[in-house]
Amino acid sequence: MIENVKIYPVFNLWGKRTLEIKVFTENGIYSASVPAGTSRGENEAKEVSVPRALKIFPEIRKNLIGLDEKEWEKLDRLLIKLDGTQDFRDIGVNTALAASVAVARAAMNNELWRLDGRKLHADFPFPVSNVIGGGKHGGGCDWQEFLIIPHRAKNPFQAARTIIDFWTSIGEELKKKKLLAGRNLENAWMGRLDNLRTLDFLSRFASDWDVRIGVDFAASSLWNGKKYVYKGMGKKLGPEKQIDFIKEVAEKYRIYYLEDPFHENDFKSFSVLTKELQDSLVTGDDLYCTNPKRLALGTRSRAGSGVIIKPNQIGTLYQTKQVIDIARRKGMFLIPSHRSEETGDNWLADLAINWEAPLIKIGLSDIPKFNRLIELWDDIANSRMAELP
Ligand code: 2PG
Ligand code: MG
Repeated sequence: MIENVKIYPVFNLWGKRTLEIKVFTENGIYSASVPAGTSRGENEAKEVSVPRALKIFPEIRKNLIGLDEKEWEKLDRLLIKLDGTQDFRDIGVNTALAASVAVARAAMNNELWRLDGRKLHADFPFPVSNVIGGGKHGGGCDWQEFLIIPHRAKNPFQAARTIIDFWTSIGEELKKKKLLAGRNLENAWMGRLDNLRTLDFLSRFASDWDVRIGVDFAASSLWNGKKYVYKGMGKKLGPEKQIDFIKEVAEKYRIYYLEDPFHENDFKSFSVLTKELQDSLVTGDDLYCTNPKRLALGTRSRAGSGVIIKPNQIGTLYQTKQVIDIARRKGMFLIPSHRSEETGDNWLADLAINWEAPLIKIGLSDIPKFNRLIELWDDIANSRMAELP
């Protein structure tokens, strides 16, 4: 039974204010904090300020005390009802999700990876990690993230090792060539090259490593309502030209993972590209915003073959599970993802295993999640790496 619930105003890894929620039961004390995004989709659930969260919290606390934490889904539905809006604008998705994860941890005695209790073995996801950055996260190019996937790693330790070594070496190479401008908020290197030169540099460098490459284009941040504006390359492309351009670079540089190559309402271009690039993973992040209605809509026209799962785009774990169920039914690959402003909490690692996701998007600012995967690999009997699409 939930005996008490507390909220704490704490700081995230970048020194910004955030909140942590703790649930006290007769079995133990369980806490959670949630990250925030910088390049947010317009359809994401809304956060409230920390002072607002502290102000409204007594009402949430009153409702949760005395309930059975094992019924975490029921508690999530209660949070949705308490908020009463479509997008958590009243109590805040930051408050709701922190409470939801803390309660789920209490329900599972911290073993969140077993959340629905039906695990006979655990498939471990391969990390997709941002090594060179740009766009809204900071960096020399318009595209937001240049990613690598250590697709031959035999376990999470090897996967993390490859990513850390790759990131270190490519950083040294950029420095040697006087192309390094610093590190951005995801700890990815900021280079002095435009999109195509970065891609060229990355793919040449990666040819000596066991990695596949990916790009998060975060194309909504380039879209001005009519065209995609490439400041670094001095050009503007209409929707049709953008499809051709993305297809051309994907084929030329053998990009395996493509996230948000089009703006967040262009389901049509996603469908076209998914058909054209059968061997790549075309993934929707801002397109879907982890929203069950948007996902149901997009899967009708097969707008993408993968979907990013960011629980704080939608709200509670109960709602996230609805999205997971739709994605599974429709054969979409799941890619649970961190946010650019993390708190150091590692719950996403457990959930990626629970959801049997083949990939997890975590990066150099996310070492606690790599560590949790390493730890669970050791703890869980019958661990194996997932099958990559
Ligand atoms: C993204 C994410 C994570 P943000 O666009 O995929 O890398 O960024 O958290 O800023 O939305
Ligand atoms: Mg993204």
